[in-house]
Amino acid sequence: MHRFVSSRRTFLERSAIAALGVGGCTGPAAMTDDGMFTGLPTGDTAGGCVDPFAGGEFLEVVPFTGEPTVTFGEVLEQGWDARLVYDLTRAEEHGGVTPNDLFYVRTAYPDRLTTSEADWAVRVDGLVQSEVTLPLADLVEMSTDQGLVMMECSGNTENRAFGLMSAARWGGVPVADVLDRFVSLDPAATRIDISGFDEHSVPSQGNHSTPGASWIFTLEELVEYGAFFAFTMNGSPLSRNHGFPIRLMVPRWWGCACIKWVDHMRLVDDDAPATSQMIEFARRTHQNGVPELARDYRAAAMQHAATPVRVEKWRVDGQIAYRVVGVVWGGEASTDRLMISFNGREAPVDMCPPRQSQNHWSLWVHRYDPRRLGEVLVTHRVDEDVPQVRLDQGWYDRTFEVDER
Ligand SMILES: Nc1nc2c(c(=O)[nH]1)N[C@H]1C(S)=C(S)[C@@H](COP(=O)(O)O)O[C@H]1N2
Ligand SMILES: [Mo]
Repeated sequence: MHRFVSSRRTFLERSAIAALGVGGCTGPAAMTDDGMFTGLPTGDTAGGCVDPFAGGEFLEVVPFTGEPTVTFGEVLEQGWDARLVYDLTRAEEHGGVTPNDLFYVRTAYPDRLTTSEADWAVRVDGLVQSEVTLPLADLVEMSTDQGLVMMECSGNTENRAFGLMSAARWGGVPVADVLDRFVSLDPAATRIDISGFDEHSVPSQGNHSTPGASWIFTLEELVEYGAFFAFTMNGSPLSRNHGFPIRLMVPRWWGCACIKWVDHMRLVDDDAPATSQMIEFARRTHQNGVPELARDYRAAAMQHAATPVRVEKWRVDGQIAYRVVGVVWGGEASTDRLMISFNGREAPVDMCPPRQSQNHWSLWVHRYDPRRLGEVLVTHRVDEDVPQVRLDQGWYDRTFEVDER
């Protein structure tokens, strides 16, 4: 009891943001609204949103051009190289929540992992007053709804149709609550290294992926972003490939920080060197070079991003129109100002219903009436004052062919 009280004070004292209170539109409590996507335009004015395709006739899906053919929905390759790609053209059909068996996979359940669920525990050591080993059951007992959170692999490109991203409703426990309840920090502890099992018998081809899965966070980051240990996705236990029996989720950060098969937490100080995982992903998380120390890494948070995921050809009132469905995600500031441009001709996207949470993505629909036939380049930007490094780089640009108008 004494340890509980004193460790809580220690953790909260250290966490300036916690002292101000967590909450606002990015906190988990704001995201428990199941009706998020029910207002997507389907009728005349579904959910108060005007459907520019009302009464029209769907003709066909128009493929994106210049992108490799991708196999969706099955795990290809093995170990660290294992990938399952989500078919984003189905995001609208899925209501913005990816079915568990279609949720993207990056790295399969390690074949060298033999610890049973009953024996699973998370060791806590480093700068602590006493080392503890937390049985999985004690953490699962604290599990509550953590809301809808999307995740994107930092290596998500057109090579996999941008399908290394998915979204689910997660159940779990905030890392801060676990520390608060079970761990007495040494006064020198400022950061935490969270790591997971990462041994596979088959090496990554071309050493594309380096062994070791761990990321170092400041205690403030854990609170600010609402990092949590997840045990369930969409109401079911995590699948083996998604980190069963316990994974880390860091809302708004790239997937590389969302460690799977978590078995160890180590409290460290500001001189801790970067982990091999942080080094491996430094470029992909847009760090300033490849810093040696963890403290020189920026939060690996996703800035504002958007991409079209599906283009359909329709006939509306005798006219050919293209129905462009897309997603918008990432970013810290809530902004509904998303611009779409077709070969440089720009228009605002009608974000209706408005985006509900920075932790989740939002789907939108845009009507495009082409002026001429031929290839169309689709690009996006949000408000100028909002960081959007990948939109600036054209990372999510896509093209399709207008063959009828
Ligand atoms: N132990 C472990 N955790 C890991 C990884 C890994 O290779 N090993 N890959 C990371 C990366 S790069 C991503 S994008 C996410 C993918 O999670 P998912 O497979 O559940 O989609 O897991 C992260 N956690
Ligand atoms: Mo990733």
